[in-house]
This record gives sequence, structure tokens and C-alpha cells, in this order.
Amino acid sequence: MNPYLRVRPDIADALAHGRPVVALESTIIAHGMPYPANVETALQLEADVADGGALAATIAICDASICVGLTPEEIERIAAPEAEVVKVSRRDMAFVLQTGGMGATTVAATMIAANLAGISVFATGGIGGVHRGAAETFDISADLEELSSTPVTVVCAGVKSILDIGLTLEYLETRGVPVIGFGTNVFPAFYTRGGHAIEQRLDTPAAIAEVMAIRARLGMAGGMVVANPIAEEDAMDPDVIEAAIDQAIEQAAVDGIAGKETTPYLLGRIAELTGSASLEANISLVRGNVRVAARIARAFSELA
Ligand code: PSU
Ligand code: MN
Repeated sequence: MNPYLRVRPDIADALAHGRPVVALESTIIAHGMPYPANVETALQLEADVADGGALAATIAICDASICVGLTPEEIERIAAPEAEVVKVSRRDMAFVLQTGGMGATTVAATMIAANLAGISVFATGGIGGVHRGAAETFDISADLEELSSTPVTVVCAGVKSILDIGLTLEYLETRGVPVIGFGTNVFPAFYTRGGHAIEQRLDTPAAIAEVMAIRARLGMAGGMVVANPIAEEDAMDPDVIEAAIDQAIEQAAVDGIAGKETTPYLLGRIAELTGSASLEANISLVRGNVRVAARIARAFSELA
């Protein structure tokens, strides 16, 4: 066991016996949703995973450890509006383990932690990607590099159109990351069901689990993206969300936002501009993703 890992005993037990476990990230809690919806959602997601027959492991950095399986008290601590929580991606992980304090893990950092703990399936809302204007800014999320090197399957509702979705898909292709539509040939755009075509579609968790197993047998490094669109009845009006995103991006330029602050800033502005509509859509889609992830984790555990 890695000395920096602190795996909750019930999760360690499930993993030791090959029972299905789904990793969940914490940046979405600390920096992706307002309080108290963030705590309520984090706890709801764990219950949804349990309903799906798997065990949830919410991951964060706490007290100089990589905590795999936060307690409800720890979720409350990381979600509190006054909490000082660092956003931790691959680059930040060792630093925050040295300095101590709380860190919310991004998709990239959560994948690293899940892999260290032996968890193969992870669910979130949206992954990071290639930002609009990346040709000038070079702003490409470390999530994409992580997907190319760390063998964890990430179930998401695609990426938000704060990003350049087409370039994000190109980048994933270059880095050899499979992007599989779960029951769809369209890459979802988080709040909406999307528009970019994707070639690979699978309709069952069992088929996805088999692709994971084949990749492992081929000795292929890296993970996969399973793209699961928001439920039709909860999807937002594309014009409403696009207008908010354009305005948020303009404001970010005016305010001189750059680097790791960009994504949380844009998420915050969009939430302000669209109010509860985007929050409700966000909660719906992430709940949908954890349910699919639980089914994939079960199918994968049955293969082993
Ligand atoms: N996109 C969302 N919601 C989120 C994030 C992205 O719609 O909460 C978070 C995830 O944790 C993701 C991170 O891994 O932002 C990406 O940040 P960056 O672009 O700085 O890599
Ligand atoms: Mn970035």
C-alpha cells in the first residue's frame, strides 16, 4: 500500500474481495457547485452508487494523505463555503501532500489516486479539455494527459462548451484515448446532448467492461472516456447556455483570469448567469453518470 494513501476500511475490504467500487472526485464539490447543493449532491451521488450495487469512494487530499473514501464529515469540511481548499491536479499533488491542508482533486488527480488504490471506474460531471483560444494560451487541461497514461475509465457527460469540444476530441484521439458513447454516437456537451459525432458507441456496461479488459490485456496504458449524455428532459436550451458561456469567457478576459483559475471562474460565472437551471442540469447529469459507472464497475468486477 502506498504510504500516502488512506483508504477507508470498507473500501479497502471491497477492493480486496474484487467487489465493485466507483471513484468520485472532489473539485466538483469544492469548486464546481455552490454550498449547500455541493454537499447534498456529493452525498446523493454516494447513495446513487450504492443503489447501483457498488461502493462510492469520494477522493480528496486531507491532512497530508490521499483520502480514498471521505467520511460524511470530511465531505462537509471540503464543501464548506469558508473552507480553504486547494484545487489539486497532477502538478499540485506532491506539493499539497508536503504542505498539508485540504485539496480537492480534479479528474486528473482523482484518476491518479483511484489507480493507486486499485479502482478502475470513476464518474464525474465533465472532464477538462482544450480551452477555446488554446492556440494562443496553451490552456489544455491536464485531465487529457492523464487519460492517456492512467488506466481508469471516466464516465462523464462530455465537456462543457466553455471548451473547444472539437479540439478536445482531436487531442484525445492524438493521445490514443478511446471515447465511447454510451448509447450514443454524439459527444455530449454537458448541459446539452451535444453535436460532435463520435465513432465508437457501446450500449451495455458489459461491453464497456470488456473493452477495458482487452486494453489491459494488450498492455495499453491510459484510460477511456465513457460519454453519457444528460437525460433529454433535463437538458438545457442550447441558446441560453451558449449565451451565458460566451459572456463568462468575455468576462474572464476582462478580469485577466488565467491558469488553473480559469475553469472554476467560468463555472462560477455560468452558475451566476443561469442560476438554478444550470445547477439542476448539473446535478441531473452527474447522477446519471454515477449510475452508469456503478453498472460498469459491476460488469468489470464480474469479468475478473
Ligand atoms: N468541468 C466541469 N465541472 C468541473 C470541472 C470541469 O464541468 O467541476 C473540474 C474537474 O475537476 C476537472 C477540472 O478535472 O475542473 C479541470 O480543471 P482544469 O481545466 O484547470 O484542468
Ligand atoms: Mn487549464
